Amino acid sequence: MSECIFCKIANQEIPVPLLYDRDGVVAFSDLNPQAPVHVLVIPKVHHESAAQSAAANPAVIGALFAAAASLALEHGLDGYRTTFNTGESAGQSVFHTHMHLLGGRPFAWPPG
Ligand code: DGP
Repeated sequence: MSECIFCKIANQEIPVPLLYDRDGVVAFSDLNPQAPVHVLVIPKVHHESAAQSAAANPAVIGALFAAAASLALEHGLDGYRTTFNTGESAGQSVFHTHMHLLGGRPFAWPPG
């Protein structure tokens, strides 16, 4: 997807520092952090949403969770939240599958 901003980050056409780059997954800091640690974990392959990734290749979703666990350890997080916003009504604004990894503060439940 030539116009997808996250594809451009994944292939380093836009040189954002990568916190993780393994098994077809990259991670980088969110531009608009909602917690002391707010990392976006994305597949290099372009799917529009987590639902589309799950339908196309469920292993993609597993790889994102594995990356998040590794990043949480690296950041010394004893607890963390992982979120996929799927669809505009759930707050998805970038239509390339991405997991939010949030940590470093307490989180309320239910989420807003
Ligand atoms: P969502 O609303 O779930 O689609 O999350 C999209 C997130 O992506 C949002 O928290 C802001 C972040 N974001 C959007 N554009 C960029 C960008 O160019 N660079 C980085 N690092 N983050 C971005």
